[in-house]
Amino acid sequence: MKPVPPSEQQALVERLAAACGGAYSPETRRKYFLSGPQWAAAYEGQALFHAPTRQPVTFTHVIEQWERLGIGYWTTHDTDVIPTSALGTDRQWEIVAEIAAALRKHGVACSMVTTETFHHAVFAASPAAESPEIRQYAAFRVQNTVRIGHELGAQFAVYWPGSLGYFTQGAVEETETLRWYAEALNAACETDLEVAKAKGRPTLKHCLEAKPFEPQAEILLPTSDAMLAFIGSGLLTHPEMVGLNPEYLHELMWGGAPRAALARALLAGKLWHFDINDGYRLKHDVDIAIGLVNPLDWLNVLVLLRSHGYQGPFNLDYKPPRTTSNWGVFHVSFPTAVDRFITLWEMAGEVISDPVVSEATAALKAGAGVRAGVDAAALHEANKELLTLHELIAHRIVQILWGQHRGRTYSW
Ligand code: GCO
Ligand code: MN
Ligand code: MN
Repeated sequence: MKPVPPSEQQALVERLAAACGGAYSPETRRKYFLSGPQWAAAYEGQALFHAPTRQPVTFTHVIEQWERLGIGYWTTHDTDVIPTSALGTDRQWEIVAEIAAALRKHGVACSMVTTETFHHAVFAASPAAESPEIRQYAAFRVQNTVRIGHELGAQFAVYWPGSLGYFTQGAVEETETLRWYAEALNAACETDLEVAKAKGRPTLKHCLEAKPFEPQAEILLPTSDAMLAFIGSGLLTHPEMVGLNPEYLHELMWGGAPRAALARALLAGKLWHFDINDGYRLKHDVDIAIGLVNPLDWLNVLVLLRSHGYQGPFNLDYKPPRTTSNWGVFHVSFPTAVDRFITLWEMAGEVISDPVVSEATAALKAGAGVRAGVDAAALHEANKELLTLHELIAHRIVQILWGQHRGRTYSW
């Protein structure tokens, strides 16, 4: 192939993206409760060992692109758009009004707001630091985010505690730190009750997000299950207002099965928000877009969520790779991520209604119908042929992923 000069590269990418086919229209995409984070779109590709590869983008550009692509919802940290120094000031409310105007203009809604309690130097010892004035500041930050959320019409507030942990053991007393962290959440819930009442709006759903490592070496609430225990610990004054925002990759990072973690959240009635992305087990937070690493596991996750009536939000919390250009973020990265989600969601519906899967599942639940009491050997003997269906169900789900249930063949 001839070298491709810079002036022809976008056209080439565009032509090959179109050649992939399978893209949904913006109208179709808008039917799903998908949200696009400001921080994901604006991520410049930087990391500890990586210089940025992309230019900054404004919130107006992101919101405009969400409209064009059919991503119906926008999410943000308090400091993604508002400078830290302007938080709580008149300048903040001017910026919030500008955001609200851009959302209105482009027919995009703000579904979720979250607080940055991990990046700024003030949170070096976490948002539950020993210093009471820093804890007071952390409470101000989450209360202020609640106010911004109500102003923008959000339904959810997310909390990723980030630096709630330590690098070296001994200085932090875990029970004390967790009590202090609960105080900040309690302050956010109290403010929410007041603001919601004053504005005649429902209170927000406050969702905790766990990550097992990064940015600290040791994290006090590393998993969704730890978060559930924290919600039920008695430290929260309004546990009924607090649920979970699991992130797919964060459960893989500790070696867990995301689907099982989601099942535990569903049983607890706390699966309220879901960050969707992909990556590798027991590695760092690579935040790859949904379905690029584990499409089969993702299909199974969505089968569980569909069969339990979970309708979203699905928050596209991934980082476009640093090999993708500014243009590519909005022409390849986000549209293809959304389209893989929609395909997997529809495929999950096919798994649920598939006659082979349905009959096999029903047969397993019916059992052999023998009366063998407590005779373990006889019970196994009577059921053993049925149990082969486990592997057959797995095979069928892979066939559905490959499209063989629709007649796709590879040799004839
Ligand atoms: C991560 C985290 C963040 C949070 C965000 C919202 O992957 O580092 O998941 O993206 O979701 O800070 O609180
Ligand atoms: Mn996340
Ligand atoms: Mn992540």
